[in-house]
Amino acid sequence: MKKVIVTGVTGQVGSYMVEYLLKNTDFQIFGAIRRLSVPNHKNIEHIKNDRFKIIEMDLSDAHSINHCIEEIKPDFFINFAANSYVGFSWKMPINHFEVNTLAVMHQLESIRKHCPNCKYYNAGSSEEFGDVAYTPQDSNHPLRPRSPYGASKASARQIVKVWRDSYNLFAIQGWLFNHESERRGLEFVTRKITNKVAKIKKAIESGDSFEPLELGNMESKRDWSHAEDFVHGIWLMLNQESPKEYVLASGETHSVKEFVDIAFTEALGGSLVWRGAEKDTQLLYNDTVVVRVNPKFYRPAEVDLLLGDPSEAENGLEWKKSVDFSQLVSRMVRNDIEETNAT
Ligand code: NDP
Ligand code: GDR
Repeated sequence: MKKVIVTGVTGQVGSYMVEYLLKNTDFQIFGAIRRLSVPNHKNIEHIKNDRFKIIEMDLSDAHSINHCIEEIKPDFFINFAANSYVGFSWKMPINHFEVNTLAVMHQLESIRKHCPNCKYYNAGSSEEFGDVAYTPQDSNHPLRPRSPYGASKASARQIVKVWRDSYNLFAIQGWLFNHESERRGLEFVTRKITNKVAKIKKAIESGDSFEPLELGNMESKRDWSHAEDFVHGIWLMLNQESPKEYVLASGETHSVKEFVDIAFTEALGGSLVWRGAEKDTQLLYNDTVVVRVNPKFYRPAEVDLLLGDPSEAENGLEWKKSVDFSQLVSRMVRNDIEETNAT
């Protein structure tokens, strides 16, 4: 039986990848987690299958990486574990490089020594493009990161390339533009919006008071997809004959403000009015402020616009997204309304 190690399975994308592999392969899947004082297995606790086994691997510990790879000798290694919150990366830049960059080198060194035929994928990011030179961004776009997070992923990309070229490894780092879901962490802007609008809706319906949603830069634009679409694209990338890296993206860009607009309209219906601009932007529902800006959520440096070009992946991998922007917002809002009403 072939063996796959997936790191970051307690997170958003890793949990979808485990489900995808259980459904589409007969492989043994090893889901790597790190020890936490209070375990957070919500995204994987529903997965009960003999082909899914939890292993312990902390990416800040080279020994634990090497130990797992030496013992399992996987056929595939899919690295989703990372410090993934861009806004936090200015506060802990060194840890971002340890986990997002150095750990990649430890993984590749260990694969080279113990299982050189293993196919390796590391999650690349549109944040590597950063201060974009042209739009839409494709796989030829230069690396111009704007955050310690973006720099950590861009550096990991160079490591993956050097190990691929030097040791003839199948090692790739396909670029992923933003992908969201009902399992998205609560601090990311999409889930922050859908989670809060559900709470505001419940408060309005119960006649309770509530605090408005506070956001940072609502003008920034992102290319948002559903995470489930991306795990399929990543698996196609890993199953090529030779290692080629692709961009996965929806090919649409929308502002944070547009996301807010659709989410609040979906949850609350009409009677919504925008007022002000930039740091004075507000959204009112029946004359009550439901969204406002708090400058503390602005970043030291922003990526203003991201728009990916998925055509290479569509042609080379025959990959296509299945969920569009409004369906994505709608699914997330409906899920959070259900979860909020259940509590
Ligand atoms: P999440 O933040 O949801 O998940 C990150 C995972 O990494 C969690 O399981 C977390 O574990 C784990 N992790 C963090 N630090 C360590 C560590 N030191 N040792 C072991 N595990 C660790 O991210 P996503 O699922 O959204 O993203 C997956 C990958 O894709 C990341 O590499 C991210 O940078 C990249 N990416 C994501 C995009 C997106 O829009 N979602 C776009 C582009 C790239 P724990 O639960 O214990 O915290
Ligand atoms: P991003 O995602 O930085 O694109 O990184 P995030 O959802 O954090 O921010 C998207 C945009 O929204 C703006 N924004 C806010 N963001 C947050 N989190 N909170 C706010 O209150 C807020 N207000 C406005 C941000 O400034 C930004 O412009 C995600 C992560 O998944 C990375 O791991 C991944 O690599 C990239 O996507 C592609």
